[in-house]
Amino acid sequence: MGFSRPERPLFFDQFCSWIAAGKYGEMAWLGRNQELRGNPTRLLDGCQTVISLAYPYACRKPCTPDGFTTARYAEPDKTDYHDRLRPLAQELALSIVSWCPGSKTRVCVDSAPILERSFACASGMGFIGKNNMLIMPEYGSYVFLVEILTTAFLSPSDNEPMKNHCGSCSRCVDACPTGALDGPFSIDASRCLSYLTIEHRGEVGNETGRKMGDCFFGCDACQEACPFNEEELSRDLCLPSTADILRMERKDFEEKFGKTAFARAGLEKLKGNIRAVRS
Ligand code: B12
Ligand code: SF4
Ligand code: SF4
Repeated sequence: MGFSRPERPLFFDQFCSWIAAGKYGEMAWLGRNQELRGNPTRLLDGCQTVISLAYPYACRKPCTPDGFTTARYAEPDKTDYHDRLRPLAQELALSIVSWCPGSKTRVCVDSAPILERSFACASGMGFIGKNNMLIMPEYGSYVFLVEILTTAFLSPSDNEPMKNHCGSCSRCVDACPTGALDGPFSIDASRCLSYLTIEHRGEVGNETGRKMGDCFFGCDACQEACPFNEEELSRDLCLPSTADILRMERKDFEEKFGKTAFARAGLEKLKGNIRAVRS
């Protein structure tokens, strides 16, 4: 957990240049509400503190019996993290209101126009690596970020932004299979496998499929390469085989994965990813 003030976010100019350079693929919504992104008090009137929270996800890679995998954050045997973390943060927000009667709060879990990594970095919780991830030096980057905005003035003991710790390392840039990390701290989202296998509406082609290795949903390559993440060799056999997923009807998918992170992509997209990765 870390605290920062609701000021113009660190790296806001870089964010604006990134939008101007059109590196967001089809995620045009990222370019909207620029004024809100630049000023979190517009998200909660009278906001005085941004509380950043990091919540860890499993380091073991979800795996099918036939040897295919997904990104770790997907945790396909659990409810989607947005739906799981919001009630937890809301509970905490209620405690803040009981400590500071009359205060107002707003919880953001990937849901509001706020630069989550920037505020986490400003709070001193971690630094932004060349792979764009918020990295906590003692823990690594396999964490979700959540914010509680509050009108209460919570005084942090140590809220200096954390310095970057990458040094001369560039393992993540070298490991990116598509060149989406087109330089340190710079990502062309339209080439990122996470974007192509989840957000992008079109089918993933065979050429991209070959770059996906064995992973058919999301991508962890730039985090696996990072020395701040512990190497996790064991896999979590929590998925049905890719053949079983390819045979699934909408009803089976809804039953098994309807509340998980896979729901964002949907069954047809998932099947297309699997066809590409098996090609
Ligand atoms: C859009 C989005 C994506 C897009 C674009 C990715 C991107 N890097 O922008 C896609 C679909 C590709 C994606 C992929 C992933 N995402 Co995503 N994504 C988001 C979302 C909704 C917005 C991010 C955004 O504004 N991007 C625009 C860029 C420019 O901003 P930024 O990512 O904050 O990057 C900052 C740095 O680049 C920095 N910066 C720029 N120049 C410089 C220069 C220097 C010197 C420094 C130090 C910093 C710096 O300033 C930027 C502005 O804050 C956030 C949630 C949120 N509201 O923040 C989640 C979020 C960033 N994603 C998350 C995750 C987990 C992922 C994946 C790991 C999922 C996966 N395994 O497949 C991958 C990782 C890909 C990667 N290397 O970034 C987590 C990250 C947690 C963490 N530890 O950092 C977030 C915070 C969601 C959450 N609430 O937990 N994502
Ligand atoms: S998530 Fe994968 S494709 Fe995207 S930047 Fe990282 S390594 Fe490259
Ligand atoms: S792999 Fe190296 S350069 Fe990339 S984020 Fe990790 S420490 Fe930084």
